[in-house]
Amino acid sequence: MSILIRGGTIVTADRSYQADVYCEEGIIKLIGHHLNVPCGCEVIDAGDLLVMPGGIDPHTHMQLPFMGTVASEDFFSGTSAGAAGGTTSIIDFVIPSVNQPLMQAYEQWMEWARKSATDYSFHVAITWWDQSVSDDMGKLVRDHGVNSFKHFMAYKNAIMAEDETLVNSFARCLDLGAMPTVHAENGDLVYHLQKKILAQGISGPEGHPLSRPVEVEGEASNRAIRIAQALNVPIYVVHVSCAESLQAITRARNEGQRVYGEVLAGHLEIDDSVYQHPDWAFAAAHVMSPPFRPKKHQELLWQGLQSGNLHTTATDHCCFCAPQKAAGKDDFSLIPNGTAGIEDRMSVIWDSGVNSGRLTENEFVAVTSTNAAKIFNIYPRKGAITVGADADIVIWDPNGSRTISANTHHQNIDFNIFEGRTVKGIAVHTLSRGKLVWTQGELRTIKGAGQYIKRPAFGGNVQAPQKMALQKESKSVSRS
Ligand code: URQ
Ligand code: ZN
Ligand code: ZN
Repeated sequence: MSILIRGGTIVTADRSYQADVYCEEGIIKLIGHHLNVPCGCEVIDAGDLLVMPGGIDPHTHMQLPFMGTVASEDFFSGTSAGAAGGTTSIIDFVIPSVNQPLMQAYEQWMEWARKSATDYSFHVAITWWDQSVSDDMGKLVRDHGVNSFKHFMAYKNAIMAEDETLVNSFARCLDLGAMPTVHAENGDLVYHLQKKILAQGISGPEGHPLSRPVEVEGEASNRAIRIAQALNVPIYVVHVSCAESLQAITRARNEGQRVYGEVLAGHLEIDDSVYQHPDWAFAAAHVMSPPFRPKKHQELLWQGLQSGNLHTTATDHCCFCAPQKAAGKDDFSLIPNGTAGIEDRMSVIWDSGVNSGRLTENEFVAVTSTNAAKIFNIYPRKGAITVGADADIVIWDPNGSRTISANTHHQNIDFNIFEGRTVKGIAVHTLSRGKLVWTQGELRTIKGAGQYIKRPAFGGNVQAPQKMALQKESKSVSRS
């Protein structure tokens, strides 16, 4: 299968320039002018269009079992919806139940993900701790291409990691050359505030943001960052939603600490007025954690991206339809947490970021693709337009527009948090490893065509235990 993308403008995180791109067997083979390509290869005329690295969404939860139900989007429908919006890779999450062996959970999620239409990878959550967890982390890094481990500091009595687990796991990440990541909310505070607000008789979705004020996130972000600093390990903070969390990251980075921040398209664009909506289902559809914040936080988050203190954009795509959300009809703390976004992230970030002048087109590529590839160690295989890279490419029309709606989106959910918004900047063609998966409004995804992406450790001591023992012996010999 070979394809020539002709006449476009290549836009990478570094620069923009006119050149043709030839892809063969899923890889970018040639970039330049007047390319000598086999006759009969498929040709896409990209005149007036931009040729960019396919989007990488580093935060999704396809078909996640959570809060007594299962997210309605599965790996095939979710990666297909991503392709329709220009996203060609996801990093999803293996979330073991407490006391469930990590390897068992990993095998389960790998089975679920086999149906993916585009490429996928996994962060693995650390929801409990003993030696077997530490051992399995080693196996996952050494043998399965996992280089990031997630810690939910929220969701008490479920998947919440206490400080002791954070300390043990972060230290193990350093040993292994893996990146610890955190959902930074103080789960004990949330639990206390939920009970307090319910006792006051507030049971509707308006109670959700009241139980998770910005202090809850700011404290947890700072605590996780300080633990990482004390252990000398990098850290990646997911879905930074407020100034307090961004300030913790900015302070640490200004002191030279290696901290990365992720922001969701939703948190950049939507404020907490949604929770005051008179329609219960509308307000409940926006229940996710951290919650949407007061208006002032959105501009501060955009400044975080512009200043380089936030590095990636994601969606936390975790879909629950109205009947599922209704589980919390009489108690907001029982509303399954999550919203969608994988299909609209790229257009929303382009429309609010590039069209507004906040971001250049090159910075757009950085925050929607390249930075995630670099942080999670799959660059330049992913997140690049360069010879040898996977041919994950989005051909972008900066002048094209579409109106976002649950009535037309490809996401398997009955609601869209960007409903009715007209965005300028859309994916016209999307290629996943050189195959067209989206073209001029038509999905061409194939169930199971996606491949698992292994992500190498970051220069850690990832060696088989016996080898490390040998090294210790040899050191003792040499020392004598
Ligand atoms: O917390 C998360 O990231 C998962 C459980 C999705 N739900 C959410 O509200 N963000
Ligand atoms: Zn989270
Ligand atoms: Zn999440």
